[in-house]
Amino acid sequence: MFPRDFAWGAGTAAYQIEGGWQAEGKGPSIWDTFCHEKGGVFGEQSGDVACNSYELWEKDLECIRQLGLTHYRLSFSWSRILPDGTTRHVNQKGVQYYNKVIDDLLACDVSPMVTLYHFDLPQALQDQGGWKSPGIASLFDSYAKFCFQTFGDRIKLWITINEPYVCAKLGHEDGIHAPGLKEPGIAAYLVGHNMLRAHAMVWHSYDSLYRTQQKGWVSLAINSDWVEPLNADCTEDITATERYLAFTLGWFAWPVFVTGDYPEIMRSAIDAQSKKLGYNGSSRLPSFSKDQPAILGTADFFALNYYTSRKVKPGSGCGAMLCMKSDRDAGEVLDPSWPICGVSWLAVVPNGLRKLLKYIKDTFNNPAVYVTENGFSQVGPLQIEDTQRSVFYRDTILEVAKALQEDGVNVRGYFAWSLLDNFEWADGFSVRFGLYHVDFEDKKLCRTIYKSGREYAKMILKHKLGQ
Ligand code: PNW
Repeated sequence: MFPRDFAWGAGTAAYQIEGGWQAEGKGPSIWDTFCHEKGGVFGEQSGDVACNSYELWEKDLECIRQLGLTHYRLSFSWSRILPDGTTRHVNQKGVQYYNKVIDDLLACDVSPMVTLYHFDLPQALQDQGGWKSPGIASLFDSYAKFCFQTFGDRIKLWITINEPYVCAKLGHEDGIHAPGLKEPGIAAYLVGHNMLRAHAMVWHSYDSLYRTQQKGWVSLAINSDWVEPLNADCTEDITATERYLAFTLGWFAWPVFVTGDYPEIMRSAIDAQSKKLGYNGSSRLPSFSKDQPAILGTADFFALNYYTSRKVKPGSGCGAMLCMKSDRDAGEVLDPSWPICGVSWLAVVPNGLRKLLKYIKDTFNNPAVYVTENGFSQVGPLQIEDTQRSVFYRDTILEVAKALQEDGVNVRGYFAWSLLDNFEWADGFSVRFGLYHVDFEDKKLCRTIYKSGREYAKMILKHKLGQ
């Protein structure tokens, strides 16, 4: 059902699993700060220790081998490599750690996919304005070039930034992720803009300096739900769905894959809302300057994080205040026929992935696609025999097969989120996404395979045997 070279993976992110927040020269990141300031995270928990993968990497490797993965997606902690975020000082212990991880993976015939930025900005750079500051782009570029130089001989798949949408909105509009800023209607657009500039700069650096030798691919991971109008015959619902898509998937995919600029629907909605509320600065959505490296064409593949689907109707805004919600004017509804798994936002809709993949093929000129995240969460009483999640993976992978075979989508790989139960951001350890259970109550942080892990391993094996 799948091509022989299809990538079967699982993913993690540095802050969610590594722990060792101060170990051997690591500098603090905005998530260290955010967790240590009380009030932001479930149960005042933090990733100080998490799965302690910094010390227990070999245990993770055993899990990866037991699953039979062909690929493993991990992220680098920027401030573990460059404690103050700049190349003025390199933490060799951090470099050694990632070298060992990469070399161990390759020795087991597993290809690493590396994310350079998965939510954990060095605190030192936040202190200088973080992603709101235009200067962040060249700092990110220096960090990325250091990584290409140091690790790039062994990495074929790079992700620059994971989910710019989530960083921008949850971190700077809603304030529920680090750095915890609540500057609605303004900061998220600026942050998204600088993330796109930073991403593009890094892609151009790779393209001009490293690609010929290293022969890898670079992209950014874009999260998107599948969305449909609540009522397919209702014009208001249809236009609301178009606005919703423009403000989520389109915000980052349109500039990179289609025009080099934001979707027109997004800019006109923001400017109309500014006018309505008497905001008379320049557009809250920045413009790309002609002197900057081009944004269009800066992805060698489409990296998609898909979790769920939504029905959409016109939204409820936030009154006379500026906010993204009012700009977007599109509200989400959950279809009551969709089961909810764990967290409230996650309705189980495997078929939405197939539809989204087809949409990506048609809208973004048939790119190679990796599903870089997809998963199912557990909350409450622990179930090692997690039958529901096993069924979810089976159904979802079937939908990916249909997208490949029946819709002709150029899907190259699938990464389950996540290898391990881990620190689920604002939800702390209360939400479990792992293929392996981690016993956070016990010092040894023992990893135990879930039924869904065993089933995923079987699917991978079957595929490898060509059945
Ligand atoms: C992704 N939301 O983030 C991340 O890339 C992962 O690190 C994370 O563990 C995974 O999804 C599961 O949540 C998200 O609140 C974080 O809508 C929050 C949301 C969505 C995605």
